Amino acid sequence: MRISILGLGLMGQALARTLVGAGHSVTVWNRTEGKADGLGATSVATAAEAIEASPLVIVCVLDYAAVRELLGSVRLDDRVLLNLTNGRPAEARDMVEWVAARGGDYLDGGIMAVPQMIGTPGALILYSGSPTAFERYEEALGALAGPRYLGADAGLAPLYDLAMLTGMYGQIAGFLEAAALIASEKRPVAEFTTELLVPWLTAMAGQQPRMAADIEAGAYVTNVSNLEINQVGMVNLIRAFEEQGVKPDLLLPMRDVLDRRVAAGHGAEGLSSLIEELR
Ligand code: FVH
Repeated sequence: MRISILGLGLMGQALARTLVGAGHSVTVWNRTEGKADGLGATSVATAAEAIEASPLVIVCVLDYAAVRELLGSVRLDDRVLLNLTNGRPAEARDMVEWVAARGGDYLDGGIMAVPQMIGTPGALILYSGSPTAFERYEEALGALAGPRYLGADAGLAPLYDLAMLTGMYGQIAGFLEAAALIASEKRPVAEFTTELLVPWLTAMAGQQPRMAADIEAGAYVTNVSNLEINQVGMVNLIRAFEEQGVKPDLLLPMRDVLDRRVAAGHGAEGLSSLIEELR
C-alpha cells in the first residue's frame, strides 16, 4: 500500500520505519532535511509531493496549528488525511470541515505509545472520524499498533487520548508524593515501588470499574470507606507530610474537592461521588 508520512520527529520516524518494515511503499516529508536517512522510505522535498504520492497521508507533527500550516492550501482530493498529532476534541472536529473543503476525508488518531513501542504488541492507537476511511486502512494501520475505532465523531480519539493521559498523570502524581514520603526517611524508593506500591495500585485499580458503574448510575452509596472517613484520613495524611518535611502539593486539590463534597452534605457517599464536584 502507498502511504505518505508528513513529519519525521521521533514519532513520525517510528511510524515510517514500521510501515516500511511491514512492506508498504512509504513516502516521507519533513520540514527540515536529514530526518529520512536510514528509514528505507522515499523522501520528497515538499508536503504537496508527499500528498500526491499516496491515497493515505499520515501527519504527525507538533500540534494542529503546524498541521494546518504545513498543509496550507494543498488539495487533498481522494486522499484520507490521518492526523496522529496530539490535540483537543474541538480541534479534531474543526479539521473535518477543513479537510473536506480541500476534497479529503478525515481520520483522527491518538497514539497511546512512545516511539519505541510502535509496531510492538503493547502499543494502542485510538481512531475516530470517517468510518469508510478507517475500514479501508484498518489492516495496514494494524502494523503500527492495536487499532481501536471509537466512532464517526472525529473528536472522540483526542477525547479518549486526553482522558487516558489524565489517568496517567493522576497515577504519576500519587507515585511522586508516595516516593517523596518514603525518601523523607531515606528509605529505598525503588524497593518500595516494586514490592509494595505497584501491587497495591494494581489491586486498587480493580475498584475502578465498580466506581465507573456508580458514576453511570449516579448512585454513590458505599459499603466501603465513605467520604467522611476519607476526609479524616486526608487530614492525617497532609499532617504527616508536613511533619516529614514533604510538600503535599499534588494531593491538596483532592483534599479540597473532598472537603467541598462533605460540606455539601454528601459525607456518607463513596469516593466516586467526588465526580459531582467536577462536572
Ligand atoms: N513522542 C511521544 O512519546 C509521543 C507519544 C504520543 C503522541 N505524541 C505526539 O506525536 C506528535 C509528534 O511527536 P514527536 O515525538 O514526533 O515530536 P518531535 O520529535 O518533537 O517532532 C516534532 C515534529 O513536528 C514538526 N513540526 C513542528 N512544527 C512544525 C511546523 N510548523 N510545520 C511543519 N512541521 C513542524 C517537526 O519538524 P522539524 O522541527 O523536524 O522540522 C518534527 O517533525 C506530537 O503531537 C506529540 O504530542 C508523541
